[in-house]
Amino acid sequence: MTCLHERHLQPLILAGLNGANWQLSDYVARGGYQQLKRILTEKIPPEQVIAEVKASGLRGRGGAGFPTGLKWSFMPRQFPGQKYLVCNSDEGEPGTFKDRDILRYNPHALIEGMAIAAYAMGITVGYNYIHGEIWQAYERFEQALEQARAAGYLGAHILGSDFSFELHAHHGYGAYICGEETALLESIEGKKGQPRFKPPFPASFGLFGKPTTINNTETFAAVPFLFALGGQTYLELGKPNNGGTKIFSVSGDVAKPGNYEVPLGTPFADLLACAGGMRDNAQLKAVIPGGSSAPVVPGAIMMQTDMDYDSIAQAGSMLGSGAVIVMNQTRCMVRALLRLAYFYYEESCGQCTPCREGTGWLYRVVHRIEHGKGAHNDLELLNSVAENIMGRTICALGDAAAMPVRGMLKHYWQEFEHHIEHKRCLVGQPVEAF
Ligand code: L3W
Ligand code: SF4
Repeated sequence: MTCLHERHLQPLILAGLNGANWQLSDYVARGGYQQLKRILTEKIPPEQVIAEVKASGLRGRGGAGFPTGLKWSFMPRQFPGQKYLVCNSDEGEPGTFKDRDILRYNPHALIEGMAIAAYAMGITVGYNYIHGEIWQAYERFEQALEQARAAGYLGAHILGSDFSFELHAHHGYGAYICGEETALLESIEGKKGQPRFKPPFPASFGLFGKPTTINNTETFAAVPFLFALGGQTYLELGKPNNGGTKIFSVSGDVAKPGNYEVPLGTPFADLLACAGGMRDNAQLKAVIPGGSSAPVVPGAIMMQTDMDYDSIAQAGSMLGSGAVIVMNQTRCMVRALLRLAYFYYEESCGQCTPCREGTGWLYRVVHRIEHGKGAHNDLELLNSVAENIMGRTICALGDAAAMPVRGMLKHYWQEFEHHIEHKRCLVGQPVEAF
């Protein structure tokens, strides 16, 4: 689970985890809850806590990479009613499997991070929304909550201070769209999980219409470690504008798929080495570097790219949630795109026309190309449908469906043309069954 490659520092969130040492006593033995205790006993002003998070350069680990300290500073200090803190553990992006490991193996890091965040923003109630298909992680997190409450790290007057914070787990039902922050809020409120228009952002109109701060599981779990190191030191683990470490879920044609936590800015080639290199020493063809929403990048470019937000953007893709899908030379790009297109078609909530209709068009056109029934203008049609979705929808799912199409056509046009011309695959794969 941890990266042992000698050129890398030890990981933070995943350090020393063996699957069995998730309990409160294990976490405390590793120095856990010391940062919450220090902040409360030294009565560090909330503004100073937020300043430290800003100094660390921590950016949202759920996909958008929004600066965490800045987001925390949006929370109104003197709001007269209830304010909420929400953790987005609705991990559903194809290729992403990091948050469930935090919930299962280091749940107290998340609880401590959320308690520090709540203190910094003057929030007394929080929810952790956990994806519907990871029941074990939900149960584990519930157990950890009970332990934390019993030990006085949650509840009224935490560790004898005048700070109180109650945290609840909320189980989702597996819809990908509930990972979109406003759909998630609707779902907690007991409504159908559909995204709201933004603005207003949750910072001003969030859960039950109240100011709400939402961060991803990994973002909160990083907080105790950035306080243990100090914001500046945490920042310097990574690169300017790309502070700290990041967990990458590496899957596909690698020898050792898994979660690897490395400093942001680690060369992709080193991350690949952490994952044991290519399985069976196959040749690297392409990488989707940030989950299924991120455009594909040819392997040769990735081998020259560092794993941080800015470098991956320069390579024409995005770091997203850190899901790195590695494909070898035998992988058919038409088939890969068909799977992605089907996913977004299935998961569109149907609220806006360009996404509801456009994802269906993308899926059907790629399906007929894969099945040897493609027409000569289908590639232009795909590009045009993708272009007409981009920027015209309520939430990011529309863009997420369109971007992989544009990336695949940009880099592998010839492979798609071959399917249309010869009614078979350029790399010799049989037709996808579904
Ligand atoms: C107040 C403003 N708050 C922005 C907040 C906003 C949100 C955060 C980022 O999409 C991406 C998407 C997926 N005042 C604000 C403000 N905020 N301006 O900042 O906002 P935004 O709009 O940039 O992104 P988003 O809507 O949160 C998320 C990509 O992530 N993605 C998805 C991964 C999916 C999972 C999963 O399965 N759980 O992780 C992967 O790459 O495509 O681009 O909090 O409120 N002026
Ligand atoms: Fe729903 Fe798609 Fe519109 Fe998002 S973009 S609100 S998923 S229809």
